[in-house]
Amino acid sequence: MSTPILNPATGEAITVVEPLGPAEVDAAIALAARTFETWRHTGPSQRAALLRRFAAAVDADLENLAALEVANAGHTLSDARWEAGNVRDVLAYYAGAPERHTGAQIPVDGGVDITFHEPLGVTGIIVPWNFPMPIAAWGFAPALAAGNTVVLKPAELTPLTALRLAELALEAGLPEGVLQVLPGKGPVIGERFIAHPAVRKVVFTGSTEVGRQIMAGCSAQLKRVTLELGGKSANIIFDDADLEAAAAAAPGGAFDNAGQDCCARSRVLVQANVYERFLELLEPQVTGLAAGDPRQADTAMGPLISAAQRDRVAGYVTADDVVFQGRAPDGPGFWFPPTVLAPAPGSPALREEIFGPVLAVVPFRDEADAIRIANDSAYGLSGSIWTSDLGRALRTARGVEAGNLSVNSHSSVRYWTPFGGFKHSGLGRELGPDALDAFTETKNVFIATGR
Ligand code: TXE
Repeated sequence: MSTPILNPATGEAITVVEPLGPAEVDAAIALAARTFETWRHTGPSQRAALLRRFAAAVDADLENLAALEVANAGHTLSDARWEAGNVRDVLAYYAGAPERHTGAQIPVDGGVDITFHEPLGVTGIIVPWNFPMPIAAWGFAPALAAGNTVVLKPAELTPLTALRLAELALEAGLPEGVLQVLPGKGPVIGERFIAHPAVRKVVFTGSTEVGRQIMAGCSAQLKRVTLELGGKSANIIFDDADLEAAAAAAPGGAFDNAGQDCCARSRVLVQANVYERFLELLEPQVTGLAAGDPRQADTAMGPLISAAQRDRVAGYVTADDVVFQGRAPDGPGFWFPPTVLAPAPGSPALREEIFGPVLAVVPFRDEADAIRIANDSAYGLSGSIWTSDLGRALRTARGVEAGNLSVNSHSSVRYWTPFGGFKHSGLGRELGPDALDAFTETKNVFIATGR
């Protein structure tokens, strides 16, 4: 049955997409497996050239891709342009890999020893709805560069940009079967990715609950897996920080993409002696945030992805906890206002990933207390530290159990650097050179030289 695709800013259907069934998924995997035999042997200069052409095709289509994402995911136009640009940049970065991902020659007794980075085969990539374009590219760009072929399942709610990217790949000259986008239900397609023997690796970004199921399924098959799951990241603000800068940045760190960001700094920990001052500085930043039509250039925050997500977010907000709240349109569409809470210790709003424009403020005493509170979470994806003392910044960064920390900034993702989580936030790393290792096996060959 075809699935209507909604515009979350209006609640209206913009198109319908046919979900694929298990037989169609198996046929796509079989094509990917056949194509792998030629793609893996395509010379490095040609594979690099094709990826560069794919990057150029994305660049030429950037405005169209951005407009599609504004309509399908409710992202602001400036965010959607950044996201399409990120796909281009990630492709251009990994286009360098086929010609530069070198192995090693290792000194050994009795011969010559060399290592090769061999591609895995067909890679299944499962993408969520919060960043449909970048998360797809963080999977397919290094996978293709390393010589794998890809079958990619976009989220049910947001398949449009991934389908367009697959068209652009073909237009750029990538052979059919190298990158296939398969819209459909998570459990149906996920089951085939796990069970089909030709799929050698599953990359999943999504909820911790589904990530656990994927890992269990893949472990039964001894299948490689990379997981990028939820977060409950802490933004730690010390009393020696530039408080104006920290207060100006905190809403972006928590409310970008309406808080539907696994790296959202949804807990703001503030040293007790500057807590009141920080809240005074934060209030106008939150109440003045422009939430509304994502197509307008001055809009800072768009809608949530669905009515279900809005209701889920609302379930975490009780009137007693609200310190202050901004505004959002009443509807139609799936809106929720930017909200700052001061929840009681142990509240679900402090422990669970809300995935909406809601941040919780928590006072702390000193450095050790800040690290303890930051680590009092099952998650460990990201976080920020605001201070003017470099030693304190580094001690705190080393103490926080998270994969991606930034000092005096809320940057999490840079395509040059490894990205991924500690604890229940995931397994493995995406982006940077690490991603190439995640899409290859190391092969060691020893050649006896007779001495
Ligand atoms: O996630 P799901 P949902 C978190 C966030 C959010 C919550 C629920 O807290 O509120 O998860 O969101 C596919 N086998 N994150 O329910 O179900 C699904 O089709 C294989 C954090 O939307 O995990 C989609 O493509 N795949 C997160 C993807 O998994 C399955 C991003 C994510 O959906 C599947 C999204 C199955 N059995 C949600 N069931 C992040 N890390 O950024 C579903 N899927």
